[in-house]
Amino acid sequence: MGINIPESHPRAASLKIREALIRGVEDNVVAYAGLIAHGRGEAFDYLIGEKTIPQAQRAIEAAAASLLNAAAPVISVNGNTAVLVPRELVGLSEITGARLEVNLFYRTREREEAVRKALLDAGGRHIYGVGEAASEVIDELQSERRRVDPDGILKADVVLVPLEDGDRTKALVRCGKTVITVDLNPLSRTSRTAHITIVDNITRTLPALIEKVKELKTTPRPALKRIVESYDNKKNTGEALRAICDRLLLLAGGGTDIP
Ligand code: PTJ
Repeated sequence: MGINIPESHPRAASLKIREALIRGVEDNVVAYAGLIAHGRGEAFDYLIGEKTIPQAQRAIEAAAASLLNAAAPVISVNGNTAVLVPRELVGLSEITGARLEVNLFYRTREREEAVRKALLDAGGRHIYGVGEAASEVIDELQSERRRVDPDGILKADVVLVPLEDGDRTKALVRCGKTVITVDLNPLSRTSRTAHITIVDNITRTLPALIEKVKELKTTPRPALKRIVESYDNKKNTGEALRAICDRLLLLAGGGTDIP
């Protein structure tokens, strides 16, 4: 059941995203818990001011360089991301050569197929990790996210895992993969464990990441490597947290940056 959102509503864009996620639940793409996860994300988005902060831009540059420098990059797709940015996921996959793999925390065969369909409808060609294709497991993990595709995440050297669960981020890092995440919460275990954490909304990050990849596409590999090596995730995530604190102090003191 959808509602009519007037364009004049000051939060029309945000309300439309909520509606899309609710439709995603009805279509079996989004897990019920995906709605809760979105609410948490929205709260942090308010804190950062609903814009891509410079710290996120720095992480986006490191992520773009890392994906371009990878031998076997993979983009892990869950229900929320399949609804929020399906075309951008396909676009990023095409421009970087990264494979798209369905990997669900609340895995059911119906949801795997529904997420695959969302990606195919958005122009994706081969989608990894569905059904029998997810025939391997990542040891050390109990959740359904342990199941991976031998031609996808299992052999990947760089994995983009947006809106990820902390346990699996840790497991992927332990497996020796370079892990890139997008998470509005700089305090989450995923944010603190990944190699590159983009503290931003996935809806803003993916277009910016695609632009950055286009910009760096012809950069020689040694220079890409230097970008990745000079990036310090602990420092950058700490600075994102400080940006939130500074903003809250500004607002608490009566100042504003809200248009
Ligand atoms: O589709 P499934 O079955 O794989 O399940 C997906 C969810 C998201 C339900 C599952 O991975 C989960 O429970 O995730 P968590 O542990 O709630 O973590 C999600 C993180 O993403 C939280 O830290 C949120 O703040 C953050 N988040 C939510 N929406 C966004 C976001 N980060 C960036 N952009 C968003 N739009």
